[in-house]
Amino acid sequence: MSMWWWLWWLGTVASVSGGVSGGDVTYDGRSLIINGQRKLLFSGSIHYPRSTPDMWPSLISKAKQGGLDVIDTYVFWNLHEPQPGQYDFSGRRDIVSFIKEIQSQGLYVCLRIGPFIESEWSYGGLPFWLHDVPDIVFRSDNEPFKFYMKNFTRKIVNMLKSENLFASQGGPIIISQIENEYQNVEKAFHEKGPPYVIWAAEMAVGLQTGVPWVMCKQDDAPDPVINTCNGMKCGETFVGPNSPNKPALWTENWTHFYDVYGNITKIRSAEDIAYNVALFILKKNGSFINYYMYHGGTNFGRNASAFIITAYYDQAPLDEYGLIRQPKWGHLKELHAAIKLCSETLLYGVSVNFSLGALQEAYVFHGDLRECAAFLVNTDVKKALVQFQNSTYELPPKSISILPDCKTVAFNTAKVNTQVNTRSRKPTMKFDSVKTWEEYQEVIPIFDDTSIRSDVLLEQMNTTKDVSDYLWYTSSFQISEGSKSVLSVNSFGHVVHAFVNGVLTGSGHGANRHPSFTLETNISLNSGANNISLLSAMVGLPDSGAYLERRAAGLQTVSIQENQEFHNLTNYSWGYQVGLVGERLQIYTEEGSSDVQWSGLDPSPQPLTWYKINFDAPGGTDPVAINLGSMGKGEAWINGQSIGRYWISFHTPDGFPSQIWYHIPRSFLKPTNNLLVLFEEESGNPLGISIDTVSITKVCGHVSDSNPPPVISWNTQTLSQHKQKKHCGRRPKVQLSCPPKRYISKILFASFGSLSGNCEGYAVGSCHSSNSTDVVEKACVGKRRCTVPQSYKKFGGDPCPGIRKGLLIEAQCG
Ligand SMILES: *[C@@H]1O[C@H](CO)[C@@H](O)[C@H](O)[C@H]1NC(C)=O
Ligand SMILES: *[C@@H]1O[C@H](CO)[C@@H](O)[C@H](O)[C@H]1NC(C)=O
Ligand SMILES: *[C@@H]1O[C@H](CO)[C@@H](O)[C@H](O)[C@H]1NC(C)=O
Ligand SMILES: *[C@@H]1O[C@H](CO)[C@@H](O)[C@H](O)[C@H]1NC(C)=O
Ligand SMILES: *[C@@H]1O[C@H](CO)[C@@H](O)[C@H](O)[C@H]1NC(C)=O
Ligand SMILES: *[C@@H]1O[C@H](CO)[C@@H](O)[C@H](O)[C@H]1NC(C)=O
Ligand SMILES: *[C@@H]1O[C@H](CO)[C@@H](O)[C@H](O)[C@H]1NC(C)=O
Ligand SMILES: *[C@@H]1O[C@H](CO)[C@@H](O)[C@H](O)[C@H]1NC(C)=O
Ligand SMILES: *[C@@H]1O[C@H](CO)[C@@H](O)[C@H](O)[C@H]1NC(C)=O
Ligand SMILES: *[C@@H]1O[C@H](CO)[C@@H](O)[C@H](O)[C@H]1NC(C)=O
Ligand SMILES: *[C@@H]1O[C@H](CO)[C@@H](O)[C@H](O)[C@H]1NC(C)=O
Ligand SMILES: CC(=O)N[C@H]1CO[C@H](CO)[C@@H](O)[C@@H]1O
Repeated sequence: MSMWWWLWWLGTVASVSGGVSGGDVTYDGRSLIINGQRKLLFSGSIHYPRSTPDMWPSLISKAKQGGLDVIDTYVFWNLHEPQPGQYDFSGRRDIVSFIKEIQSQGLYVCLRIGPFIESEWSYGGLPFWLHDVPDIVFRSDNEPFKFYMKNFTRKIVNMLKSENLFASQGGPIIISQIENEYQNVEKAFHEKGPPYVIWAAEMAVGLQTGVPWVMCKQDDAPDPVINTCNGMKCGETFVGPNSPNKPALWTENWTHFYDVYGNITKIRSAEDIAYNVALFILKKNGSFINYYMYHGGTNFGRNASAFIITAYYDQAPLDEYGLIRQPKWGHLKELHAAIKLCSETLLYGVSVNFSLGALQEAYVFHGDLRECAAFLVNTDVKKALVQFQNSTYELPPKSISILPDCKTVAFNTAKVNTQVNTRSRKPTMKFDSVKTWEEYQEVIPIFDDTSIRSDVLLEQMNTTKDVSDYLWYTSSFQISEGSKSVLSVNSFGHVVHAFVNGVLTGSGHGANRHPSFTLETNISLNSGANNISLLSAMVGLPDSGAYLERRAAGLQTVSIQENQEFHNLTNYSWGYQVGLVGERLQIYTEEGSSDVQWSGLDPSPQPLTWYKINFDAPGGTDPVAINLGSMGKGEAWINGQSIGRYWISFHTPDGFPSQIWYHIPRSFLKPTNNLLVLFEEESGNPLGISIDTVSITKVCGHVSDSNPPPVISWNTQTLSQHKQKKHCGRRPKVQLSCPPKRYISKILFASFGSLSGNCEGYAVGSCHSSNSTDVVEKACVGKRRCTVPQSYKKFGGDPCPGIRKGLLIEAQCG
């Protein structure tokens, strides 16, 4: 069967199962019910402000091709209501266009309004102005909070209603969420917690959207609100719906875990995700699974919360740039297709489960028309051979086989048939010429320059109101005789750079979950007055926890140990400057950049420097990234738009920066003369910066005798028809496919024989068909896609009869 047929077929399944929008949405103990039909739904989170509107159509289409029925998004309150009662739905904030695009592609929407969302987003999505509402206590039975929460929730619901976007109106939104993982903090609010849950549920239901509401991680969600599960292993951990009339829904099955500066990325394998999804469907009667995230995207500007890196869930099935990440995307697509083959039987049939061994189990579903679907589960860490209905099945460790006809294995969660992609970044422009750069030295303020004064150290967020990451604390310190001393700064977080008489004497920082830290630095003091200027920086507002409005950042105590004398400066007279001069003048914009005098590049980089350069966009349509590996810490702007914070100098335990490449969306670029401005806090070297393009350059496929036949070669609707087809003798085959407009230019490796390893690392074995490369080159070179069966005929004979063989091909996409 050709790849084309396969894609056509999948398209048909997707449109049959998810295509129709609108209708009545209700639920019972088994699933959501749309237009009277129970639904088994696969959903994926894509957050509209974490990409650009020109990326939305392709992200949604790749999600649909991946077998999703639903796109899930949060609503980002602080983007939409920057000041009380002032709303913004432009550009990346255009939620209505985003939802309409999903609708036009025939998918449903799960709308998680929150409006507290956490989401590794600045202040968990709450607008900072809420902080200054008198007597407010966020997320509790508190009148001021409830007033603003209700006002915003109603605003969003009314806006979407006026666009007819709820399913009850013929739109795509089938469920909405109120609050978010509240159970995590509920106890901290004592008697102010439970009434808030009830109020939130009643408030939401009172908005009459005509579709069900959910509360995630809220076991006691009041009727009719459905409690749902978040986590990596809901198949094991979910306690279940709190009523027999509610379905089991999984609103966040983490595709990996968000990244923070200084931590090593924890990659979650395609096999582990697939196993847990299948387990949830079986053990918990799950009928809705949302991947968090399906596309993570980019935390532009200062929108990331504390210590969260700028790339968001790059390891998701669609990577930061929207490129398909294989094998994750393809393996889950095959899982969805296999489960969809049995969804009617799962949703309407009766199930039995029985043991197949100590750690093996069968779940068998029977429909009215004698349909039968089976799932064979091996929870052991070793592989197992099981007998099921008179046949023997081999189950790899920790895996589930799906038999849509109770006979043929359509899919096993641990056997990845999908190709592996290699993503690479190609430098297209190096900024290594001194002459092309200009710089502007940020001014280090002293006490006399400041207008905000206080005799105590001010809390940072309350002082900056989040208009900037930066707050200067300045003071003057008098001594009679110059000396060597030690300056100590205790900070609630996140970063401090200490300047004494205009010279950087030391820097310190905290980390995610440990934001506070102490900086001790040796300083030289002059006789007379010394200028102490401490730049405190935040790396995003906090995003979670109870009493968020009371959280503190910035300096806590400052002292100087001078010879034998201890000086506590904490209650000295301090002068404050909010933000940087360059920020105030917006020198990262075309207009603003002319407000300061730029100069040629200083060969020895100084801290607190702005850098500026102009460049032309790289040709083509591949995504663009900037390599900031030579820099330290700061923020970068393209044509006045911030592409996010960068922090190269904060290494992970294995000695690497958490993120080197930063995404520049194509839509931020003009064909020529783009303005790049960076603010560098440390002494990074801009001459090492390059503009790179990102693409899939290599694909690799691997099959072997022990693999099952490739997933599903059947027509879905007619299971009976497929029962007649016999699958005996089918040979596994390697299917390779380059991204659109790219062709297989070269075979990097091909072996039919007893090779060892897999796509991650391989070697030719003692048995190897000398025809391997020739055969594969003929079949693949010059094509976008090719299929090579692991068949003796194809390779002109069996190089070693009786020995277990495999076929592995790695090809370059040119
Ligand atoms: C409440 O919401 C409405 C829009 O629905 C808005 O016009 C109004 O300003 C809001 N009130 C306050 C006090 O924020
Ligand atoms: C980052 O690493 C630290 C130390 O290993 C750990 O305590 C923390 O949970 C990690 N944070 C995240 C978000 O992974
Ligand atoms: C059947 O499945 C349920 C739910 O997963 C489980 O609790 C029970 O032990 C299983 N029964 C057998 C016989 O395996
Ligand atoms: C799943 O549904 C079956 C009925 O088909 C029921 O017997 C079983 O208890 C349910 N399992 C759970 C975990 O709710
Ligand atoms: C957050 O992102 C929006 C657009 O998505 C941007 O306009 C805004 O400036 C960012 N906010 C901050 C604080 O950087
Ligand atoms: C298994 O074999 C037995 C004995 O030959 C037969 O009675 C039974 O129907 C078979 N079961 C299936 C599911 O084929
Ligand atoms: C914030 O600052 C105001 C005065 O500017 C002060 O009254 C208030 O107590 C401060 N709040 C916090 C939480 O520090
Ligand atoms: C403190 O700053 C002022 C203003 O820039 C400067 O005149 C003075 O020399 C500085 N003091 C020291 C000790 O550097
Ligand atoms: C300060 O100087 C002393 C001696 O000169 C040295 O032992 C110490 O390590 C220095 N401390 C720091 C934080 O650099
Ligand atoms: C300095 O003074 C502050 C404010 O009074 C106090 O909290 C802190 O403990 C003092 N620091 C030391 C080291 O004594
Ligand atoms: C290669 O193919 C030719 C025929 O096309 C066949 O004669 C030869 O045996 C093959 N070599 C191997 C090692 O299979
Ligand atoms: C919040 C949450 O549900 N966390 C869970 C995520 O999954 C991991 C792995 O199963 C659990 O350990 C966490 O408790």
